[in-house]
Amino acid sequence: MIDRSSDLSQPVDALNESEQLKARSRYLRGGIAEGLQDPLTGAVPGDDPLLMKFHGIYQQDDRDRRADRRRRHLEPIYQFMVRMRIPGGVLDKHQWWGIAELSRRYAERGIRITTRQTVQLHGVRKPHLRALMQGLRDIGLDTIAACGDDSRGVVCGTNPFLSRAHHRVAELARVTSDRLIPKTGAYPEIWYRESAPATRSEEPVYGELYLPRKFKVGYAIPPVNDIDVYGQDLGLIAVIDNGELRGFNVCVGGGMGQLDSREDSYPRLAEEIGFIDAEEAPAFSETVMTIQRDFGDRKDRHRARFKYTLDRLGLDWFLDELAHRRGRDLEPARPRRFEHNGDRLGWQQGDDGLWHATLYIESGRLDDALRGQISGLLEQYGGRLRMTTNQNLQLTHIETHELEQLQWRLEDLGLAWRLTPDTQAAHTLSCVALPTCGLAMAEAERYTPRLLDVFQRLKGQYGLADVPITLRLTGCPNGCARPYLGEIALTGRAPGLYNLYLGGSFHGDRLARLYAGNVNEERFLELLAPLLERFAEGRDNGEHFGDFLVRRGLLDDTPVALTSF
Ligand code: SRM
Ligand code: SF4
Repeated sequence: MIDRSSDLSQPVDALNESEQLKARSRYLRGGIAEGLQDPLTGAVPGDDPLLMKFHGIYQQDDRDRRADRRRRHLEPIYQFMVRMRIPGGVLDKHQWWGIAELSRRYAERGIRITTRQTVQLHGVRKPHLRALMQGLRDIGLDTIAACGDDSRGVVCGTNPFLSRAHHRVAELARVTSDRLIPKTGAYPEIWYRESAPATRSEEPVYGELYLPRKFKVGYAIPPVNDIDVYGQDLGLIAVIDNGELRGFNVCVGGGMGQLDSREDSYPRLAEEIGFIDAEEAPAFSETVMTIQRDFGDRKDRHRARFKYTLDRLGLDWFLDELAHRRGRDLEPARPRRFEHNGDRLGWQQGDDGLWHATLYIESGRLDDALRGQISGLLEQYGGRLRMTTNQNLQLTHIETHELEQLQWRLEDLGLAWRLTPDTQAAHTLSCVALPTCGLAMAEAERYTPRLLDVFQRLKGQYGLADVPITLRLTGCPNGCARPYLGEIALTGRAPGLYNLYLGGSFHGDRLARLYAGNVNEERFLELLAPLLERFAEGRDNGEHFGDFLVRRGLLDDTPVALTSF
């Protein structure tokens, strides 16, 4: 018999440590303000780093220098990662210039575009945090709930400036983000020194325990599944008919994260459960989120994501609960078709005649030089800038008469190749990993150039250099580059060793499966070579690698050698 009672009916001390911390925190205040003042350490003491995540800030240390510091009996080089909340990823040029200046002044590793189309700044030191947060406020940005047990940045796929319907979807994503944002006065109080009393009504939706775990909402616009909609806790797939937005197919329960140490953890594809009218989307998102708020596991944090709530209580139970809260059943899902889950790089023209250029950015990292070049381009051309969920950058709103000149300028600056990069690079995603990510077990972003080089050479041997294959690389199994939705994925196990996953679909609607454990680069190439050879010889016209492996049964009984560390 399934226990369907809510953990919220239990006393807080029966819940896990994180729940108790939230309950004690006075709506995310904790001792953060005091910890920022302590000049004796670069860290924020006690449990406050956990609370700071809700404010979009991660305490980290420079892992490249960790051992050396330990040997010298010195404190680690504490530094902070600050993640902005930018629903839909759109910035105006002033905001970009503002971020560029703040990153130059306070951050050590340039600008990092993330797989949820926002910006992270790494290497910020404690004494600079407040100034940075106030600088962001001055350009109309914040970091609230960019991390933590709350609704994370709402993503919206495909350039919103392509048509009226695209624009409407992006607008709904923004409204959803605003609606789901935590309301605590702790944020302005700590970062802007604007005091607000702590009251019980501070969080009318979340309450003092917030959510059991992060909750991710994303809007996709077919035929492009750039956001990997089946990896979201709640995915909304736009149904556009004759240029009009009719509503959304909704899918629930996607997620990537898993732990090597927990066999009962797994990535999961979201299931498509029905259709809703367009206008309902923000309220619908809140309804789904509050079901997870009320029924998510608050005792076992590793089973607290919405995907596990659904598997524990059952989809039928969820649909009943949803119908009860909405007052009606869902309409049946409408037909939809995805073609791929990457970005369309290069030039695209919107219905209004304006042009948009999507530039490839390897692993989303902009160093000082590239940051300066983009800032310069924005001064001369384009109205806005947009980040994609594949870590790329769009310059938007280019007039037709500016096109030729901008193309020359991109060539002058050595940036034109970014419009038409190498096929494999354009289909590769990698997470941050070392040296900043505290959970990384292997390299990802820093290993990407070499991996691309060797893999591209291997593909070339079989005449496949121009065949797109989605490749995802992460430094651990948590899945920040959505590896289990790639056709090929490597997830870090230890320095230089990865688990190899194969067979995800090019559309992002089938999970890859574990093919081999603990492979190094040599073994990776050895394992891929015969598969690529068979693919080159036997693929149907236009067939993708993942589909081929599945169709030919090449993943059916693969020996999996896993060693635990
Ligand atoms: Fe992530 C944790 C980076 C997208 C699943 N993720 C982390 C942390 C904060 C490490 C930590 O907890 O100490 C990483 C910070 C590294 C650093 O130094 O910057 C981190 N995640 C990222 C980013 C920057 C990867 C990137 O290279 O772009 C992405 C930031 C997104 C954003 O702007 O909000 C990022 N993370 C994702 C995604 C992809 C997505 O959402 O589309 C996933 C998989 C989807 C999902 O949530 O299931 C993802 N991150 C995780 C998990 C596993 C969660 C789970 O359910 O088990 C963790 C670990 C955790 O939460 O305990 C994690
Ligand atoms: Fe860090 Fe792992 Fe996420 Fe990569 S996948 S950023 S290593 S938590």
